[in-house]
Amino acid sequence: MYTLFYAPGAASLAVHAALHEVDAPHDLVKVDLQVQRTEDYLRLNPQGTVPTLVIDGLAHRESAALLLLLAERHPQADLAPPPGAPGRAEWLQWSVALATSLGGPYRLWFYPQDLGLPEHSEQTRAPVQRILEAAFERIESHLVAHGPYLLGERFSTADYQLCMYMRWSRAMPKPATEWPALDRLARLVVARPAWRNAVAMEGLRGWHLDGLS
Ligand SMILES: N[C@@H](CCC(=O)N[C@@H](CS)C(=O)NCC(=O)O)C(=O)O
Repeated sequence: MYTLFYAPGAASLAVHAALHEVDAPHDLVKVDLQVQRTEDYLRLNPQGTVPTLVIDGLAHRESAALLLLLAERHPQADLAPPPGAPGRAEWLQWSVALATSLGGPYRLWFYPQDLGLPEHSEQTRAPVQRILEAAFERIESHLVAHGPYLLGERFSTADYQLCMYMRWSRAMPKPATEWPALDRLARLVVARPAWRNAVAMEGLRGWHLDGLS
């Protein structure tokens, strides 16, 4: 049995979609990002972030790791190439690369306090924007050559991770959907019933349900 601590549209979204994808019974606990650093929640997740996924009474965190874990625990859902199969190394590589090249910079974009700043100025925002856009540019080049998914014809949890990060760019100066191959991948991913279930249950509207713009 799984319990997912989530916030609508946050880093929990890809994990939530994967739970639907593997068809696992799960409880959802909505976390208020403004007041989540309670003693009880910090006991589950010392960083006070979402997602936290409790599996059989044990709490785990980090969205990328949780996606790897779900793919491993539910091989029948075919969310990743099995160990030793072609594509396995690329899947691991993308899962980690997305978490570092997009997940890390997004923290700085959305949480200037991580940089010790009360809020961003143009001077502090611009370099983070450049880092994120450069990461999307690199992924676009890969998809143009090897898409439509990160692993070619094969959908994997890494595509959920990427789609979640793309969604976060929707109000940025250059949304990720402006790169054509990224846009194509996102359209394929958001059409999946599991993604649609997750966004509907989280009460999200717009980008993911009614078209991408
Ligand atoms: N690397 C973590 C990042 C988690 C994270 O930063 N989550 C954000 C929401 S997207 C959060 O909980 N923010 C609230 C806070 O840091 O106070 C992951 O991917 O799980």
